[in-house]
Amino acid sequence: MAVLDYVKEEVRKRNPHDVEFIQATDEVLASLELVAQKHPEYVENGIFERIIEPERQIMFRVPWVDDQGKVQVNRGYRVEFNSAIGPYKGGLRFHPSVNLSIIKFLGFEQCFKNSLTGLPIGGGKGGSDFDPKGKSDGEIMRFCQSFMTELYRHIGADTDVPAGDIGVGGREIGYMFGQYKRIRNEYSGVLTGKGLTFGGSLARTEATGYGLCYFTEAMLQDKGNSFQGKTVVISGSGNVAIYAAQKATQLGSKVIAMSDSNGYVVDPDGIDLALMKDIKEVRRARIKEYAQQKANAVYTEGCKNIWNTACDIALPCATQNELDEAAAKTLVKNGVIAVCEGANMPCTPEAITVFQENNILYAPGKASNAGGVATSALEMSQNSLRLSWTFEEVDQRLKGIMENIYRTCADTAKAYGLGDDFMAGANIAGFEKIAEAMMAQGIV
Ligand code: NDP
Ligand code: 2IT
Repeated sequence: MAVLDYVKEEVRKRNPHDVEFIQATDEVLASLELVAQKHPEYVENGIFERIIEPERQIMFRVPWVDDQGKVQVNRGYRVEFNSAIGPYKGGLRFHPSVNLSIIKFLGFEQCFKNSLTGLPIGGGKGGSDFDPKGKSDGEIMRFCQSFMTELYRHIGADTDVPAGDIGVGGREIGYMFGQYKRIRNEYSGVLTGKGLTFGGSLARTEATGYGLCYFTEAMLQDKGNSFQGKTVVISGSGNVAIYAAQKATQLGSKVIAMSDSNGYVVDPDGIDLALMKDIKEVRRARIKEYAQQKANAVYTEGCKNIWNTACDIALPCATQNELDEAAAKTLVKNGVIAVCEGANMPCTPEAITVFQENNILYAPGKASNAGGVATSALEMSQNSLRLSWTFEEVDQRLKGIMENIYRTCADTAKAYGLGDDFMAGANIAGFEKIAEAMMAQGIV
């Protein structure tokens, strides 16, 4: 029997229906088995039982009035997972699929990710089952104001600092910041991903996608390879996907396919990013339009089949469990060399096994997508200093942080005799810093 089986049982007993949360904790606990054997003091001090239980979970009603004058009610969440190494930090997701299991899995992953950045940030996540699609600006504003009218009492620049995630970008952060400032009468760095005129950081918009490519490039170069001349498939066409496509292109590769939740486009000429940004960022329209405007591009309904597109590098940047075992087998059959996660937990456990069995370079999101939250932490630093750094300065720091995370994952995997298992390397290295801090702070 594995040392940590009792912790897995505990997770199931306390969260019987939370499939995503069970999936995320199972993966991490499997990687930590060797750590538990090496450090019996962690078991004796209940580190594992404590690390899988959020410090605080908040759920609240979010009432708002739509453009027809009808009252709407959504549910809001903030899960403050672990504050051993810094204030809770993590995004807010607005999507109809949001439930407590999804917020808990994201909050759990965030703890390890934030630890890997080397910056002083704990882990948390929040959001709502509100669907921003098709809503007017006025509806978005009223929803964000109502959401913050409850959330404000739980957060603060030194307590808990939310940011964006799916369905939450600069527009939503702006409305929430305005409401927080109004209620608290306080101008602080309580949110990150703010606009550049009110405390935002240059390069935060680009950070997750750029960071993903910096990590991927470091990994490829370590293996004597690079983005240069490769074909790349990127799922999603939101914040992470668009800036991953931009950096992958700058690094000499050709991005040939992108998707949204309805379907995907393949453009053998390489995705035209100006057109993609106009459709997705400016007009908030569907990706289908891309193919209507580009003669050589083909649109296919249904987003899952994007992985049938042959490529050298696959960057899943949409959502959890979007790349399953069958998709992984197809990618391998088509000669993929690297799969790096821009989204959180996009590959199913079975897909990850396929990659590892076939010696595909696989990078877990908690390492490869950490550039967004790392740059959020740089935004917090700038807010505290009441200074703003240049784009180049933030971008250089981001690149250094991502290269460092790659090195940490690779070195940790080696130290534990796990070869190129960057997933285990990320889980173990992320855990070790949190565990040491928890040991030093006593049973809290
Ligand atoms: P956006 O809302 O900007 O974009 C999300 C993209 O994914 C859209 O193209 C969306 O399509 C697609 N998508 C969302 N849900 C689904 C679904 N259920 N099935 C298929 N496609 C879907 O979000 P982000 O780009 O910010 O986030 C993408 C991923 O990256 C998430 O997993 C997020 O947690 C993760 N992430 C984000 C960071 C950030 O800084 N923003 C940092 C680290 C990770 P459609 O438009 O049709 O909904
Ligand atoms: O998943 C993530 O790391 C994010 N959505 C970014 C969180 C943040 O606080 O910038």
